[in-house]
Amino acid sequence: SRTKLTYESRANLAKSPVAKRLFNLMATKQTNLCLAADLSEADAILDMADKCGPYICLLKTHVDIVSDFSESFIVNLQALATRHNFLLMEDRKFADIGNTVSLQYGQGLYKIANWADLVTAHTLPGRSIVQGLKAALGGANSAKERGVFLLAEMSASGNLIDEKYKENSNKIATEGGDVDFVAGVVCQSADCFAFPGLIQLTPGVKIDEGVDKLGQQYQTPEHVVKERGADIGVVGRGILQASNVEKTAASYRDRLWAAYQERVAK
Ligand code: 5FU
Repeated sequence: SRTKLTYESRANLAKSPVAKRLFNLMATKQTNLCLAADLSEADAILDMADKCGPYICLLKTHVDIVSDFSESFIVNLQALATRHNFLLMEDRKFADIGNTVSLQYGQGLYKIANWADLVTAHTLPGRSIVQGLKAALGGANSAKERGVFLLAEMSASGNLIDEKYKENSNKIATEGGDVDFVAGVVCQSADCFAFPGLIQLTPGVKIDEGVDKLGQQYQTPEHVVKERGADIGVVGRGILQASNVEKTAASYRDRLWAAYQERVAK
């Protein structure tokens, strides 16, 4: 199964150039930690990115929660991504018709396609969502340098996704002419997809398992990697609210990476 293969070997199987790049980055930097930088001030995000940068392969944003969003915020964030060698993912969770997502991706205040290596999208509208996102690219932002992660499951308790939806999401991710744009799947379990060239991104990771007050469900780094098939574990508040951010990021990195090493060694 894909979970037994190393990230290096999976890089060779990836159809998406960004997935290839990310698998190789994870292998060389030895990290499968993604920081969810869910803070509402630009400087706070940049500070967090600088502190956690050495330990992460990916920094995930929700730009629409940044109160003082500006172009210079993006320039600074990209500089940190280059300095510390991590990719940027805007967790936009696009969910509309192709024409609308194309505009939401390329236009507006945030011009996401100009700076985010990766974005996320729901599969609810069907495969036209992938076509719509690709349609926003051109010129400097080619489909070769950009990719999407499709949601096949969510960590929220009581979410409406069922087995059929999950299976059909896998089909959108692995069949058809636009699969070179699909870098991975956001999900909670190893049976979401089988193709080893895709990356499984799993949010809802915390050293203390449990729930928050608004339906978020947490599992440990070891559990998501070894039992649930996660290739990258997403940690937000587990790091953001720690008293020592660097130490905590390093500890999440160490635990997620050790779990991956045990997984491929068996
Ligand atoms: F697709 C998903 C999902 O199913 N659950 C999530 O929690 C995405 N997320 C994101 O991961 C969510 O939007 C947050 O940005 C992050 C989790 O943050 P936490 O602070 O670790 O709970």
